Amino acid sequence: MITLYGMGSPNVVKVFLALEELELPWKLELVDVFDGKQFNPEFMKLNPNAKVPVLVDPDGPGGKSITIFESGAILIYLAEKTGKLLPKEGAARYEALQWLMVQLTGQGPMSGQLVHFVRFAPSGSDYSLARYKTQVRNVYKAMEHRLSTSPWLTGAEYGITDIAFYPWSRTADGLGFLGDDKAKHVHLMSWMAKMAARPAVARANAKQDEARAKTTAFDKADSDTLDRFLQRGRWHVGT
Ligand SMILES: N[C@@H](CCC(=O)N[C@@H](CS)C(=O)NCC(=O)O)C(=O)O
Repeated sequence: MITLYGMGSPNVVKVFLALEELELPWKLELVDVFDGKQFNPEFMKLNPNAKVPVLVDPDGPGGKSITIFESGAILIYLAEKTGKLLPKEGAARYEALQWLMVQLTGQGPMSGQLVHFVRFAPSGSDYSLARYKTQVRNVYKAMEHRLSTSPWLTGAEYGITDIAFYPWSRTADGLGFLGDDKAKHVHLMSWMAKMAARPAVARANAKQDEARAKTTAFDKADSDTLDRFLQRGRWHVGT
């Protein structure tokens, strides 16, 4: 059975969504990053970059066990393992992959930085806040454009690119980051509704809530653990 190391955070939930859609048997091994568990030596053997998600599949290529980190690599792996959720060849495959890269290099990191400045930065960080808000808005604008010309972000069919974009889009909506843009982003909002209506998405969302209930909420982490997570204070390694 596949083991997924992680918690109820956006990059991990991408993998919940893919595993549920593909109906693969899997279990979650909780790694509570707000409690510093990503720095455990045992976990760092799986991912030296100390981040979730990590997937371990005992039935990997050639029947051998495989360990994979980075949500994008995991989604491509699962698509290739099953032959589903990603066009197999031709221009359609690169179209899906290029938009997947927009999620991995744009929406994900920019949203992460925006949340950091909203939640954790000292006051007076208005420049950084405005910068990341603009970057995040630009991604939603690009998504709106893509969805005005294609039924799914992946392409003609639903796939891993939609899966990758969904958790941060849902979080952004919940945090009010989409703000006034909601009215302007009609295709994006109807894609969100189409996503929410998928049974596998509903199952993944429920598993996300379950995982969240079992891990430390960022606002419950003690200040030293938070400093370690954010590598600041006594955990700052210098420049
Ligand atoms: N690019 C990575 C990002 C992974 C990531 O940032 N994971 C967060 C949780 S969503 C994490 O493990 N944070 C712990 C830390 O940065 O110490 C991916 O897409 O998998």
